[in-house]
Amino acid sequence: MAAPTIPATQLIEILDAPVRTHRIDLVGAVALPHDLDHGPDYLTWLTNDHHARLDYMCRDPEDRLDPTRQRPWAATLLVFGQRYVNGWAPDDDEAVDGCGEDRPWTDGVSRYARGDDYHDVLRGSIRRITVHLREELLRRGVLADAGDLQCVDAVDAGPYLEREYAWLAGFGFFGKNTLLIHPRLGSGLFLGVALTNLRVTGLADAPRPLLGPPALSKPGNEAMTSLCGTCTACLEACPTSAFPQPFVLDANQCLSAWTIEWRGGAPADRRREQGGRLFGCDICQQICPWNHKAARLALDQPRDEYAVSPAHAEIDLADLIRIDAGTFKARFRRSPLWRAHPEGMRRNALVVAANTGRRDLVPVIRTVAADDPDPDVRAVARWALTELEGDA
Ligand code: B12
Repeated sequence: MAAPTIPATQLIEILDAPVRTHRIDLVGAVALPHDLDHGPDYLTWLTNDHHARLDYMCRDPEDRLDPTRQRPWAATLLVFGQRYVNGWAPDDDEAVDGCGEDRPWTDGVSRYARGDDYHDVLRGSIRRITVHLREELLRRGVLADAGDLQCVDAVDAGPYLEREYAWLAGFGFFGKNTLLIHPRLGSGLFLGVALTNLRVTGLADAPRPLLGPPALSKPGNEAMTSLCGTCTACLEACPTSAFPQPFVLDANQCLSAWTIEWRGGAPADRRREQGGRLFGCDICQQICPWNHKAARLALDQPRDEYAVSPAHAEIDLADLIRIDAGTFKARFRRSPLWRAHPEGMRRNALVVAANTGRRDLVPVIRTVAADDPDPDVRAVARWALTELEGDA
């Protein structure tokens, strides 16, 4: 069967209503296969071991560079962007310092992870939007049968260089912090994709989103890879010097990788650099002038699901220091914090308690140092005691 085909104008018409309903900010489309300008940079990143222990990043790199290798039927990658924050204010010390004695533990959690899991929220939205697309294509006679439209959606976890495709779809430019930045919306955007066999004709040559505010001040300016100019604020603000050069992040040095992805947590000799940050890090975004600009604009609020989950107020840092697997699951199964595993959460909470001088937690930490089932967590608890009272 010939691939279903529609003009971009019709696709926009079909997607407009459900995209509004699901509060998606940006939608774009990239015809496949597509040469990726920064594909070689990704391969260099792998060669230099900048992916650190993120093994999934070096699995089948050729497939990540060309989605049609795994799915030869793929003709278009639909790309979606959804805000989780309206930028960051210049004086947002919460994002810089994290939590502390006078601040709730949620201040130590990156903005993206304070509410419901974006994998569920955004992916659920994309799935419902593609269901609507299928129904409309059937109704309009573009499809003879519902099965004629193939669609695979992914948020974060799929083998796609999401920022590269978002850039190709006209969502914005690459920041020196490697984040994809929209000049109005900033970088506090989740990205997701849907791979489909739908062919879309009439996609503008100059990349611009099908729906949502255009990123280009001058349509046709294909050179817009970065609007950072001479600014190096993010590179200088990074507390762990994780950027060996502009546009390159070494995950070995990144607080986000240590606190979210690494099962062992921050390297022992660098735990102090974690400060009051419990999960992830927003410093390279908080310092960015484009995010200050987004914070000044009167944008409507991001989806409620991304605000701090009210249930988080029921617990405190002391609870996190000793959280067991059952409680962890009950509390965080539907949150991005799930990624830390219970041991990772206990470990991160211990590091934060030590770094923020929480001497009031010494009795709890002593119990953990003695009784925690995980030897690594016990070791971190002993370190925290040494930090807090010089008493291993
Ligand atoms: C692995 C990963 C991580 C790793 C590594 C990060 C990294 N920079 O690669 C770790 C765990 C550290 C991480 C951290 C974070 N992540 Co992350 N992560 C990913 C993941 C799964 C893959 C990223 C990837 O492909 N890296 C490979 C490297 C080579 O790509 P890159 O750094 O993006 O580099 C691109 C550009 O820099 C550019 N480039 C390279 N060289 C040059 C040179 C010039 C001159 C120019 C102009 C461009 C350029 O080309 C590269 C390829 O497109 C994506 C989801 C996905 N499937 O894509 C999410 C994703 C990138 N992460 C995301 C988020 C939110 C975060 C955090 C903000 C979370 C937090 N608050 O802690 C931090 C941000 C840290 C940072 N500065 O990147 C979002 C980013 C959204 C956005 N607006 O950009 C994504 C897209 C997830 C999502 N679906 O929304 N992440």
